[in-house]
Amino acid sequence: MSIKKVVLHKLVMRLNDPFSTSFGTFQDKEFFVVEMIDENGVQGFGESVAFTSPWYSEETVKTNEHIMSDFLIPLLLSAPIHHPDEVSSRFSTIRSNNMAKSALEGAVWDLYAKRSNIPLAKALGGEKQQIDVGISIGIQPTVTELLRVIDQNVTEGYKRIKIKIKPGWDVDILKEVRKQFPSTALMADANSAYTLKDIEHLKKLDDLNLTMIEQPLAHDDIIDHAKLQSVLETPVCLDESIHSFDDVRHAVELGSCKIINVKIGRVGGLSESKRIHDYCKEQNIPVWCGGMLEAGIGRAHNIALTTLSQFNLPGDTAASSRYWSKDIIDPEVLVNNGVIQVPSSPGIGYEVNWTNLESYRVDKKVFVK
Ligand code: OSB
Ligand code: MG
Repeated sequence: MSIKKVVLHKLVMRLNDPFSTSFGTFQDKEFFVVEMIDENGVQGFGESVAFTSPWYSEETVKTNEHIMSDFLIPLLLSAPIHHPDEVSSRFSTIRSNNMAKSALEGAVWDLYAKRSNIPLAKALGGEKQQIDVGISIGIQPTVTELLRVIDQNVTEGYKRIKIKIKPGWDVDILKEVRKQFPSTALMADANSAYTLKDIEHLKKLDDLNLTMIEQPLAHDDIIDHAKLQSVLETPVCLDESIHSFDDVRHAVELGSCKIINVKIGRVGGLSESKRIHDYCKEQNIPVWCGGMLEAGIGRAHNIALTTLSQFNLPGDTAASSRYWSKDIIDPEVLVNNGVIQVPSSPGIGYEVNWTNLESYRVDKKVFVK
């Protein structure tokens, strides 16, 4: 296929509720929708996931714009692409910047699936027609409020509850939650809020029957995580530390974790996500699909990826309505009893709702061959 045109739609969408983690609170999500058009006029869509500030990773909305506009889009327009797996080698002269790469690669995958007249899930080799999902709950003002929010989501049927933790909002809070919800699948995400000095404290989590603890230590560490995992019964899951297939291989070989959170943007796209999936399947390492508070297009990509068989733990892909008063796709993502029905129409399987998209749009840039 020959990519003739790329449009970057910059949107700002306000979350229904502010989202708080160990590194801060935010409510306005700024990102790009990538629209890509081939020689036959077929359109593919991708979504960028970097935030406005570099608290989760070093990439930001502005670095995404710079890297896509000045380097990656010219590379994509320079020659035809036969398969989306070729995109990563096309981008190999550009170091890192995985979220920028992934936003474009995702649009190539959608375009490829639409040209092939198959769902994106099928193009990726996924077989599930429905996926189980959990929900990630930010740090709340009070324990009472946390318990209320959890109760609401358990009642709605989410298959696993993840709560954000930080020093001072961890073991005691989780004890309360466990007491109230003795049999709910429960996990905690620290977003790198601890160090090895906290080992004795973190060991107290072993009494709480958590499915896992996500990214307790530094964002760029796999060595200390191996030390922690060796004394912790609770499985460690890595999020921020994983940027590639090789990062996964190193972490698994070192024993740094027992579970992998795959975020498409963080690892540079769907092709790399698939490689990670295949390796984890071979190694019998459970994987699940993380979230970056995506709008509908990013959410659709997460759903397609989750149809691969080793995504055997519920991910963070909650319903559109949990984040947005109106999403940018039709239909929006619905969750019934913790289950999403995977769409069966070609590509991402959801239509872009242009009225809604344009209502959020603050900028638009067009690149032509
Ligand atoms: O660490 O998984 C994380 C949100 C923003 C940045 C990082 C993370 C998260 C979440 C929410 O946990 C995931 C979601 O609901 O999309
Ligand atoms: Mg996380």
